[in-house]
Amino acid sequence: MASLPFSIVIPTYNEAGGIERLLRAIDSVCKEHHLDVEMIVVDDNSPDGTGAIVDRLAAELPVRCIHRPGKLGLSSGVIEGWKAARPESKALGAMDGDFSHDVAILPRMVAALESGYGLAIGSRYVAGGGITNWPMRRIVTSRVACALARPLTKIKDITSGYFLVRREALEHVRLDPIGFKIGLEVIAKAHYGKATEIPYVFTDRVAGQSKLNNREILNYLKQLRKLYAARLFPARTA
Ligand SMILES: Nc1nc2c(ncn2[C@@H]2O[C@H](COP(=O)(O)OP(=O)(O)O)[C@@H](O)[C@H]2O)c(=O)[nH]1
Ligand SMILES: [Mg+2]
Repeated sequence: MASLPFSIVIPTYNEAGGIERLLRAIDSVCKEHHLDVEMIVVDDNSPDGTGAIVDRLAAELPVRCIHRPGKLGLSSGVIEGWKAARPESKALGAMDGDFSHDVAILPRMVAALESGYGLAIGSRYVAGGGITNWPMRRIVTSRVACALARPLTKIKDITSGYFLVRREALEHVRLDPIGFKIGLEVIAKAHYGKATEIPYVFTDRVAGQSKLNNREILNYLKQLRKLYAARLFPARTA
């Protein structure tokens, strides 16, 4: 049986140092496991030329690049990529462009959707998952970010940016493009039924720099405030 076609969106801003290696790694895992993938890079006119690298690779890999005029944010990039996904994709996903997310679990994520889960999340916080070489400050920030969202869901890696969701789960769902945490929007709002967390070990980037700054942390708090308001006062926020 042919595997479930999916589109995975990779938002990028200055990822020239690692994007080619990542796209080739996704391609080779998908070929090895006969996965039907479309990769969509949404690049915000990265000054380091990330977009041009992806355009060149489009001639040989199942990837295309959506070019936006300037830095418009991670979540809005993922949402824009999903809107452009080919019609045959039955699932949509997101992954960072810095190789922090382990491509080796993609076959398990696809298999989970094929077996009836609506959402498959790459997870650092279930047995078998973990984090290597992240500074303590980042580990604490991530744990606090997850703890703040804990009442919204049973999912452990609430702030994961690595997931696949069934396309129909997003129909008629209004996702807020604010900030960094598109996964949390999906977890809190999409109609995915059963979700599963698939462990992987997060590895910090070896090329380029993190774009998580204080403004994004503030955006996360605003996002949480909106999600809690929608839970507590659904009529007012509908
Ligand atoms: N298109 C786009 N991508 C972004 C933006 N901000 C971050 N990214 C990408 O989102 C992914 C995660 O960002 P990163 O800096 O690695 O965050 P961290 O892992 O939390 O430190 C990377 O692929 C970034 O290049 C943005 O404003 N626009
Ligand atoms: Mg990163």
